Order: sequence, then structure tokens, then C-alpha cells
Amino acid sequence: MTFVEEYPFEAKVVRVCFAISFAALGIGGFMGMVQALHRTGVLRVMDSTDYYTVLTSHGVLLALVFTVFFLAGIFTWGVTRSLDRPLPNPAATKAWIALMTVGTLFATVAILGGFVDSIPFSADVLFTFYAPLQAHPIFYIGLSMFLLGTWLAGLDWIQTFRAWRADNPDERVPLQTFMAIVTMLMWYIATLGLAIEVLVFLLPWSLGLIPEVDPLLTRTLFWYFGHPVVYFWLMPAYFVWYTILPKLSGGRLFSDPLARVVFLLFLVLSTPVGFHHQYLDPGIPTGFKFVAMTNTMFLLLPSLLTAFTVVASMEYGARKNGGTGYFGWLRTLPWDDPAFAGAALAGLMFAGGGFSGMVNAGFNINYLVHNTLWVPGHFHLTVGTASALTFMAVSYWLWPQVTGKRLQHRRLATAQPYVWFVGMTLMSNAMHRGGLAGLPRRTAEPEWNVAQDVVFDTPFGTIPEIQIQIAVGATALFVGLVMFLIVMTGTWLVEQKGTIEVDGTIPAPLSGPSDSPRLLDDFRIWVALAVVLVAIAYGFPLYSLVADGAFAPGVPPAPT
Ligand code: HAS
Ligand code: CU
Repeated sequence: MTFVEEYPFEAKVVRVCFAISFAALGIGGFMGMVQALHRTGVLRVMDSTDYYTVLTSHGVLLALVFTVFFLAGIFTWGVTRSLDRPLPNPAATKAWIALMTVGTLFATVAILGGFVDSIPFSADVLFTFYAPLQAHPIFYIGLSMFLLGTWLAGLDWIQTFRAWRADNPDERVPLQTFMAIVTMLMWYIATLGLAIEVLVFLLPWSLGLIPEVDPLLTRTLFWYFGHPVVYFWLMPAYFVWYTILPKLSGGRLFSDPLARVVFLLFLVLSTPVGFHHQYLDPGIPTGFKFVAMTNTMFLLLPSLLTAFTVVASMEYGARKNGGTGYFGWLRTLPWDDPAFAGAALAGLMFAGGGFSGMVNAGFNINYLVHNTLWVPGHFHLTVGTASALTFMAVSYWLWPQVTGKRLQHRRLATAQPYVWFVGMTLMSNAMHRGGLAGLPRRTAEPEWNVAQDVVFDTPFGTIPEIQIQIAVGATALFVGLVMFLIVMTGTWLVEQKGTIEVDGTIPAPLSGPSDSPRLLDDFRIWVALAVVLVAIAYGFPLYSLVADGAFAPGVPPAPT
């Protein structure tokens, strides 16, 4: 039986989450192209005073809505499938979907209000929405509902797991469920900062209940959440690279134990690093910035382990199907399968994003790149490709399983990952190099002349200065996005008799859970360790901020 026949309710949950995710991808992606063509001066369809409205819709709809709704869909599929068990309480499931959806609508309406001067509300606060920028209260109310919805979604999956655990007291946690639960535990720890920032400070401030907020404290609470949220976007992609990409490669996962260690490292290390976004902020004790940098370097480990394990799994599959040589086996991989090609190219591109992340993390070298176009170059390779392209790629495999329909427009699907890869190579390369030349991020009309000589020398000739690369790259990305949405919509709407048979099984790993200590599955230990590290990294800095009066906004600073 296919997933849609065996679990009709859960398949519907996945369809609804994916549909909202893809809608956010479409609108947010369109805004991305509009702002890229505006910034490069190629095509200006808006006034520069609307730039922050466009950039906020691009960032919020892609970085928060597209990614998190996709995570909710794929984790619902993975937990149901790997436990072979339905969600325990459909009413609770409908509640979290409703909260996330209404919260998204509130925030989106607040943002789009920024386009019409006569509308009395806006939210031109960018996707990081920290003070001193202020949004209308409905933006913060929307954010709070969305966050509550994600917490309840996690509870849904944890309840399913606990019911399974009661029936299977001695079994090891199936890997996909393990990954979903560890990701959510990391999310609960990380979103504490966000909840305090929004509910204690930003929402009362926007309602006029408190006269002002302390920007450094609210930024610190945001970045407490702001780094782990990037792994909340990455871990569903790793879920795909570890549990589905080996199968698509014709092989099996090289090591289940290593996959568990990687996810636990993210749980333990993701939150106590947020100060690496605040190296230039005054008021944060330097020693704690150094602690964040050290932790960040440790955080490279789970991804380097992933590079090793996932590539080894792919190589195993390729060699099983006749691949030979040091690298010749790469040719044997199914590059004409859009699900495989998209996920593999996303991984390849993430290697670049990961290394630019290392540059960001260097305390002193960060001074060179902070607030420059380098940083968007970095995150269009990470969330913009490692996550986004992996999500699109795995949809080519999963969407037929949750709709019961054959994938339509297959040739479009086959070409789409390559269009995305070329577009992103151009755009991200130009952003990284433009940033090094001193171009700022988050400005509507940058001074391109500082980077006029930055061209892209390729074996096929020189590609002109970076405005052209960014404009061409952004347009190619939008074309890739439209191709993806045509395939998904066409598949959903096609009239089809009966449901197709799709093999959604996941082969057993080469090294299974029994090769790892049962300790890995005892979540309590790892959560406790994570909390201790957070207390070490944030305890004193937050205490000193509060002692300096940050908690009593509006109170005049102590006389010097
Ligand atoms: Fe980052 C800023 C450091 C990872 C996203 N990052 C950002 C911002 C975003 C973001 C959105 O230390 C901007 C926020 C803002 O608006 O201001 N980042 C890092 C580091 C990592 C990292 C050290 N970032 C991510 C991920 C993101 C993301 C993941 C989203 C999903 N980042 C920073 C820092 C800043 C920053 C500073 C602040 C900059 C500033 O000054 O503002 C690491 O986690 C990276 C580790 C990754 C690797 C790569 C391993 C390679 C792999 C590929 C395997 C290949 C496969 C397939 C599977 C070491 C896993 C191969 C295919 C074949 C065919 C063989
Ligand atoms: Cu970070």
C-alpha cells in the first residue's frame, strides 16, 4: 500500500503543509527577484522606499514560512512512516496547522501593508525583526501564533513516539523519528529566546505598553535563537541526505550511529553560539564572543561528519551499480533523477556555504565580512540551496506518495535542479566577492563602483561585473522556482484513475543502531547537556545586560 492509502489523514497533513510551504516559496522567491533586479539597477518596478517591505517579505516568507511548513510536512511523513503509526489526535494536529497558518497570514498581511501608504500598519523589520525596527502588533501576534503552532506540532510527533515506545520498550528509536524529535528538542531550547524577546519586549512595546526596549538585549535574545534556527532549516535537509539520498543513489546509509551523533551534536551545540552574529556589538563581554567562536568551530564537526557519511553512502550505491575509480563512480549516480540530482547538488553547494560560514565564524576575519554582501552570499548557499534545493528535490520523490499521483512534466523536473545550481553559482559567487570588495547588504541602491572590477573568470571566458551575475543568477533562480511549482501543481491537479505505486521504503543501513550505545537514544541526558552549555554561554552576559538596566526600558541611564 502507498502512504496515501495507508495513512490518508497524515498524507493530507503533508499535502497542506507542503502546499503552504510552496506558496510561500513562490511569493517570497518572486520578491527575491524583484529586489535583485532593483539593487543591480537592471529593472526597477518599485520605489527604493519600498525596498525593506520587499526584503522583509522575501526573508520572512522564505526563511521562516517556506522552511518551517516544509519541515512540518516531512517530519509528519517521517514519524508516521518510521513508527508505522498514525498521529494520535487529529484535532490536535488540525490545531497546530491552524495556528501556524493564521499566524502566517497575520504576519504576511502586516508586511504587505507596508506597500500601501494609506494602510495604517506595516512590518518593514526584515526577517530578523529585532529592535530598534518596530512592526505593527499584528506582526508579533502572528509570529507568536506561528511559534506556538510549531511547539504543538513537535508535541504531536513526541506523543506519537511515546505511544510507540509504550508498545516497543526495548526497540531503538527508528532513525527518522530520532531525527525529528532531536530537531524539535533543539527548537524548544532555542525558541525560548524568541518567545521572551517577542512576548516580554517587542509586542508590549508595539502596543505602547512599555515606552522602549533595549536593542542590545532584544538583539541578544534574537541571536540566542538566530543561530539554532539555521539548523532548524538544515536538519530536515540532513534528514533527507541521511535517510533518502542513499536510497536514491542505489545504496544504503553508511552509518546510522554517526547520523545519531550528528543530530545530538546539533542539539547540544546549536544554541550557545549566537554571539558569532554579534562580534561587532558593543556591550557583549569579549570573552563570551570568544566562547561563541570556539563553540562555532566545534559546530563544524556535525557537518563535516555528514559530508563523510553521506558521500560514503552515495559511493557505496554507485559502486554497487558498477561505479569504479577514485571518482569515476560519480558518473554511475542517477543524475537524470531530479530527486537525486537536486539533493546531491544541494550538498555540493552546501560545502561552499559551509566554508564561507567558517570565514564568518572567525572573530577577527568577521570584521571584513559582517554586514557586507558576503553574508547573503553565504546564506543563499546554505538555507537558499542546502535547505531549499533539497526540499524541492525530495518533493519530486515524496509528492507522488502523498498525492498518489504520477509526477507530471518530468523533463521540467529533471532540468530544474541544474537551472537552480547555475543560477545560484552566479549569484552567490558575485555576492561573496562583492562583499569582499566592500558592498553592503540590506541597502536598496548600493555603490557598485567599489566592485566594478569584480568579474567571474571561467574557463569559458569572463562573465561581466557582479551586477550582471546577480541579476542573471536571480532570474535563473526564479525560473527554476517556476519550473518546480509547475511540476508540483501539475501533479496535484492531474486527473488520474487509482493511485500509483511508489516504493517509499528506506533500506536498512550498512551499520545499524545496534552498533551504537543505547545512551544515544536517552534524550534527557543530551537536553541536560545542552541546557548547561547555554547557561555557560549566556548566563553572565544576560545577567550583566539586565544589571545594566536593560530590563527596565525607559529608565534614564545611571548618571556617569
Ligand atoms: Fe551561517 C550568518 C557561521 C551554517 C544561515 N548564516 C548566517 C545568516 C544566515 C545563515 C541566514 O559565524 C545571516 C543572518 C543575518 O541575516 O544576519 N553558518 C556559520 C557556520 C556554519 C553555518 C560556521 N548558516 C549555516 C546554515 C544556514 C546558515 C546551515 C542555513 C541553513 N553564519 C555564520 C556566521 C554568521 C552567519 C558567523 C554571521 C555573519 C555576520 O557577521 O553577520 C556551519 O554550520 C557550516 C558547516 C558546514 C560545512 C560544510 C560541510 C559539507 C557538507 C556537504 C556534503 C555533501 C553532500 C553531497 C551531502 C563545514 C555537509 C555531495 C555531492 C556529491 C556529488 C559528492
Ligand atoms: Cu549563526
